[in-house]
Amino acid sequence: MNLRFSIDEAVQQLLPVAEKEKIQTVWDRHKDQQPQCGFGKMGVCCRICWKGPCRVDPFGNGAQRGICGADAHTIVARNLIRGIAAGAASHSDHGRHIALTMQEVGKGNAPAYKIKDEEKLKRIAQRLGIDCEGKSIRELTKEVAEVSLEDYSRQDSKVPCRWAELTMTEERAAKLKQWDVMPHNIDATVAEIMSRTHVGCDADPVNILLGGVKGAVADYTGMYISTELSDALFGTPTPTVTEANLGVIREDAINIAVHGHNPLLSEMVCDAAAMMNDLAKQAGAPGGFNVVGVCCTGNEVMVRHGVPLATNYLSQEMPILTGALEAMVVDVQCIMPSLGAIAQCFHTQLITTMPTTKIPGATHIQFETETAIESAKKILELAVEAYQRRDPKRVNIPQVKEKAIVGFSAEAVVGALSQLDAHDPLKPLLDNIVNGNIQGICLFAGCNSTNTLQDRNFVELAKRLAADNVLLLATGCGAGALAKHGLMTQEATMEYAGDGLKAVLTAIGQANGLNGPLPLVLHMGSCVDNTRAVSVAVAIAQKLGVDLDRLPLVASAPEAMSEKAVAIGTWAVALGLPTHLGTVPQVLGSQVVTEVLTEKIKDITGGYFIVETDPEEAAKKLFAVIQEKRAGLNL
Ligand code: NFS
Ligand code: SF4
Repeated sequence: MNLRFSIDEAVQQLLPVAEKEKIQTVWDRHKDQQPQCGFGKMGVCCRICWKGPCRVDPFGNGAQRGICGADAHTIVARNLIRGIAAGAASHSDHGRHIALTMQEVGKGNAPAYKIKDEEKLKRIAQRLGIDCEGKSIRELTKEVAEVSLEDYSRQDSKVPCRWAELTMTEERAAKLKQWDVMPHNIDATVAEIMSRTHVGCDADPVNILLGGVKGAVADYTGMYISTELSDALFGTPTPTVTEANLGVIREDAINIAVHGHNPLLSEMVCDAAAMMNDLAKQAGAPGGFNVVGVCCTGNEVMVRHGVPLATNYLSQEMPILTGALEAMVVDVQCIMPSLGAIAQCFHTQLITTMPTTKIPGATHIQFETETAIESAKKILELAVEAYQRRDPKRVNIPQVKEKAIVGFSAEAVVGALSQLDAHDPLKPLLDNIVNGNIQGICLFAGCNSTNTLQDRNFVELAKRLAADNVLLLATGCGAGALAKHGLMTQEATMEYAGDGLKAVLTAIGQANGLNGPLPLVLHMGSCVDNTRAVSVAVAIAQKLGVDLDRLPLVASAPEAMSEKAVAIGTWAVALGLPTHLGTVPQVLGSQVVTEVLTEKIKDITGGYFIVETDPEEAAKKLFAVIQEKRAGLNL
């Protein structure tokens, strides 16, 4: 078995198919890029103006400054925070799209959508300080959307973004304000990063990095909006049993993969597929339509509706290679441009839907809020058409899949705990942290990267930390990895959890009628849903009367690669979390930047980055941090 690329067995089964058909995959292209540029890897290449590109010799032999005089520290810091700006822009555009849709729902202009979780809408309204008295759901919907949109438009820089200020501990909000890294307006903060990094502006690396921290808190704000408003619109996730990995693609069905990030479209595809199932059967597919997920859109519909997950980021080309995928519908972010060419080697329809994400080789069906369900139906019709062209001889579905219990929103976690203590649901969790049954909590987030063996870091770290009685939460492609490898099952809890953790997960599971423990890793949702973990952490911190940096709580992005991951990692640090990266960030060309990120920022936020590419070592380091935090609380 070829273990050079991925530990995912389904991927390993399909790579020889790609080779035989002479189809290039992400791993072939990775190889073609070797050796990759050392200057770029260290972050010391600057292309910010056309006098460049300039690069600084990190070993001190060649040029030490770019043509304008920028040194390695300025260049590295600028490159880094431009990435944060892109990440923040992506997440907050997603949030804006949801908020604008919600505003239309409130006005009665978006017939395909409605508020599915009215209680959540009311809780959001209360949190935002909106008076609910005597208002209809329609009115509240509009008002919640408009107050949220103010976080994108406010011009008074002294008034913080509400979704940031009101969702963290008071001490944390005060600290971020004190350091002038609390945004007042998400868009303005992204624009500020772009302008301060223009040629000839901010040259002080520490000041630049603080601008990046502010951008990261803006990213957090946009993510929070995305998650919470999506819950009101589409329902708050509750635990559901489903499956993950390519074996969820079915030979007897018309298979449609939803891929990207925004649930606005994928929700419609799920609804339309249920409505139009007969069409698929009439077309000769006894199994009807089978919607499967990829990446974070996949996670969104997985945690809300139990839609099975086909795969995560790095293996997104594989569903097409099964020869049984009729359509891959994509919206925004993390969609490899290679999909266009690969889809053309098969009968698969690649369908783009957003004006800002078109891909050569794809069919574009523009998605509009007003006509959402019509677009979804058109997509299904294209899939039916494609099904007629499926070549049974080329069908090759790896029979690899794992059961996964998913859907642990903060509300679901509290709900499960309330079966142990209805009046004080957090108490059993806290008691078990205090008595050491649970040593601490680790949130797994982020991507896959070709710089690691796909999924390995997640799986290894999770197994080790679970054995050390660390409670595990996961989102994004990390959650995808852990689901594919069977770590979101009760069996995994029995096999890998340390005795203390096992006892707690079993007590909660039993109290909830599960006839066994909770799964080993709790799937909280997509990447934007990292804020769900924050809301649990904030509740714990408030109950203990301490700030977030005092908690035995760590984050890990062991295979990080995207600019969004840079933004998320940075806000995790801003909130006070020691945050592990299992891939090396492109900053090593500057000692100043490296030191600030891994040490000095601790004095400001309490959080910092831990870079460790070896999962075994990383587990040790994270556990040591957890012990340090416990000692700090006298535990
Ligand atoms: Ni997060 Fe999700 Fe996956 Fe990474 Fe991309 S899909 S938003 S960025 S790769 S976890
Ligand atoms: Fe070179 Fe300065 Fe232009 Fe960057 S901004 S490319 S360092 S001259």
